[in-house]
Amino acid sequence: MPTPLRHDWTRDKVTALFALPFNDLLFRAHSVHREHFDANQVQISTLLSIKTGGCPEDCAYCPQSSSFDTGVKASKLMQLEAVLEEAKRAKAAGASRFCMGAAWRSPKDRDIEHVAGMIAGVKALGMETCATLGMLNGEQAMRLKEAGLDYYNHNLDTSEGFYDKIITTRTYQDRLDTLANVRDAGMNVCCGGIMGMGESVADRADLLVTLANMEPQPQSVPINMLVQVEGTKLSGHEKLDALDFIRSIAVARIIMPKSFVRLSAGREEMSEEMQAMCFFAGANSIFYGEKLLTTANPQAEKDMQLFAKLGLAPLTLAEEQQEHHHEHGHEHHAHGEHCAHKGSDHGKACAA
Ligand code: SAM
Ligand code: DTB
Ligand code: SF4
Repeated sequence: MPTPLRHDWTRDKVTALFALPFNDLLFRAHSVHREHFDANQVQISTLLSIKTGGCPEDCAYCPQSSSFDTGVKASKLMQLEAVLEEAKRAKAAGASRFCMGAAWRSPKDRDIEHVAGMIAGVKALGMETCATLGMLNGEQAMRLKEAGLDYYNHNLDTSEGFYDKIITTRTYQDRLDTLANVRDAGMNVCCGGIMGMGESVADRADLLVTLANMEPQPQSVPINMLVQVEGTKLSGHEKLDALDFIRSIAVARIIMPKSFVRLSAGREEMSEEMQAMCFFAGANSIFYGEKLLTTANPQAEKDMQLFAKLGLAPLTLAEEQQEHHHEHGHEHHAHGEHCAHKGSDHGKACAA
């Protein structure tokens, strides 16, 4: 019986998942993972900071906030051609999605027009597009959708209860409003958070409950491990135990069975074994390329070696679209079950 997708998760139910013996939790997460996905495929996205630093928000973790002296130089919005050059490089290296990030509280309407040009250009290369530009109103979200934006990333970052320890310049409700605008515009939502900022297990549970109870659940859920950057408020903070981070991935997988769970920031400091456990626990997406926005990510070559060691394959855009189509055509059919229905290249017979 496939695990049902629910929107009535509670803190108690989810903290109980966090408290399971590690092997029970991982076995359950991996089983759920196989109900909906091919466990040997990982979606890969490449990030580019199209406008870096000088941000008026005070996010305690962020090297781009003007509240901190982190050595990150503020720059203007990049030119279209330079962005497309980077997108071509990312595509050639094997990424299927290109994510453009800007250190804005919220974009101005003329910024949206510039970014709309970038979105159209990246799409024309045959890649999926994602942007993360701060808060959006309804019209801005519609404009980005019109330009061809596939995903909008806007994280809740942490639980509502812990939020004011991390950010004071905008509210949790502001974030939820932007997410509603993105959803209403018909874009896919990419929304997750950061682990390791000093939050409790209950906070981690609350964040994941809020995400899982959204209807629909975010299509993409980035789980970041805090990258401690000198000068930010959270630098020098006690590090989160690797096993607790893996638990968070597993719980996200169990309660958001159909979402792509992205093993996001923090991989540069993770061992191969830890990343392998995250993939086993249900992570099936990564940021790929040597830079995140301002901090280091593993070298592309190193990641490809890790994929080869683990027998993982990058999910191609064609495969992703096929699965999406498939999912909608035959709700009863799970991805991991390897079906050969019309043009699917998955093997084994399909009864759909
Ligand atoms: N300015 C926009 C915003 O905040 O919505 C978009 C860019 S912002 C850098 C995107 C996300 O990156 C943040 O919400 C946060 O989750 C993540 N992030 C930023 N700095 C990080 C760090 N040092 N470690 C882990 N994640 C981080
Ligand atoms: C997300 O959840 N993580 C990415 C992306 N969304 C935009 C950003 C990570 C940033 C890490 C710190 C840096 O490189 O500046
Ligand atoms: Fe600005 Fe985004 Fe960094 Fe917050 S996370 S300081 S909004 S760039």
